[in-house]
Amino acid sequence: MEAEQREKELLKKIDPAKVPGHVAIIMDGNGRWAVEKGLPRQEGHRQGVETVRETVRCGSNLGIKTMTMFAFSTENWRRPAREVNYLMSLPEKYFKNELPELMRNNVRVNLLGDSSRLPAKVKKAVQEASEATRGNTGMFLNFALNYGGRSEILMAVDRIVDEAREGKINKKISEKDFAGYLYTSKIPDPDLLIRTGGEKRISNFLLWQLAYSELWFTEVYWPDFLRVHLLEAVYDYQLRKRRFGKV
Ligand code: V0D
Repeated sequence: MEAEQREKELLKKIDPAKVPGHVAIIMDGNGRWAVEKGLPRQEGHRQGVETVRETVRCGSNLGIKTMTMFAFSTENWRRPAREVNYLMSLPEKYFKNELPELMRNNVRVNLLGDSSRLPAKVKKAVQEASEATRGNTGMFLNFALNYGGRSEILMAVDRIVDEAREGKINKKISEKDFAGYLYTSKIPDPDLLIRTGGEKRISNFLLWQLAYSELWFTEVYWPDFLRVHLLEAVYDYQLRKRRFGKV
């Protein structure tokens, strides 16, 4: 079936009152997309940014309250320097093009991850964007940059140990307390995780936060991910929730 036709069908089937509140996405398959087309890997990343744009638009229209995009993991530093450099140019480019539309769509931008090791230009771009969008009241858009789930958990443990040493903690730490030490302290856990590119792994993304999330995998490479795929994922999520509710 044609994507457009299927999109219409899905929009009729999706219950707008029950869209997942928080959708997290592992945007995988950019490099393979390019290589299979005989293009440099960078072309895959460039096209991937277009997909981010479309996906954010669609998610915001659907009424998704929070989207978290895994853009760069702590492991990604091991890629060739040229590729890393190119990736590090993307946040600035993204905001140059997208800030006006993010403002129109009332989107708030935030960074998840260890920003201390990011190049200054990346920090600056993200900081400016999060400041510019701070007053917006629509969708939260989080970019996980230099993010790793285990190191996030260790950072939380470190902070708790420090506070305990200073005598600031006088009771057992609950799950809720612990969540307050993570990058996502003000963000609800993801309801739905989408991973493109065919791998069926979590890859150190939001380890703590994904404990109860629905997982949705697709073979589609991130640059080929269309509105219709996001709608398929949301519809599948709603089917699972409905089944769950009947038991
Ligand atoms: C490449 C596919 C947007 C995944 C999407 C620094 C890999 C395109 C951003 C972005 C990347 C990050 C932060 C921000 C605004 C935009 C981005 C990276 C890679 C790595 F505040 N796309 N994008 N960042 N790719």
